[in-house]
Amino acid sequence: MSITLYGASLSPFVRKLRAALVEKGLEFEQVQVDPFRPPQNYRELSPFGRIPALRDGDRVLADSGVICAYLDAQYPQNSLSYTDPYLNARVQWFEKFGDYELAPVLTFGVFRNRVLMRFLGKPCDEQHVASCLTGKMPPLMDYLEANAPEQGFIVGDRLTIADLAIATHFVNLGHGGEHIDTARWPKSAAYVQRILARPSIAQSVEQEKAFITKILSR
Ligand SMILES: N[C@@H](CCC(=O)N[C@@H](CS)C(=O)NCC(=O)O)C(=O)O
Repeated sequence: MSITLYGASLSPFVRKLRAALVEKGLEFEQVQVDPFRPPQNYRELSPFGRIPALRDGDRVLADSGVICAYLDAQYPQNSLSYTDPYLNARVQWFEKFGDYELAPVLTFGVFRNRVLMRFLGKPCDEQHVASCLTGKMPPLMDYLEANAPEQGFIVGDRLTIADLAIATHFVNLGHGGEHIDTARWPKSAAYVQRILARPSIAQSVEQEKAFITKILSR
């Protein structure tokens, strides 16, 4: 079956899914979809218009978590999950930590204001960015610091979808001009850097930076 990923490369959820496809060694093509100007009939793929969506032959799915779970079950090579129930529940926990705790702060708070608003010619709400950076982000980082491994991965002894789901939001934080305070959260900073250095993420981040520079210099 042929796999198509729909979504814009700057989306952390699209980046997570793309990295998962690469890590699993699956062939795919990507169709760029701007969720704010979606192509006609996009809701047939993603009922609420969000990115990413995925087509695998005649099967269509939306939501990065759902799609990654499907891919791991359908294509077991280079698994990004575990069969052990507890280990896998931990993977799901940390995946949700990325998708539902880090996302609202690092991506929808900092990146959206600092980058997307500028793309749209709208003002950046620096007050909201400051409240994210000084109010909402520190407790999340304290939690990550308490759980980040000195070496390796957040759950077990190999890469899982949890690592990708967490690290991807730090790419958006970086696009928004902010970074982890390495003095305050050293383990988290080193852990995120290790995951982001994987070719499955690093290669596309360089293209993303060039794209942002091009759009903002217009
Ligand atoms: N939980 C979803 C979140 C997807 C999501 O929020 N995507 C954003 C882009 S980063 C989007 O499509 N926003 C447009 C909208 O909500 O209408 C997932 O993991 O795929």
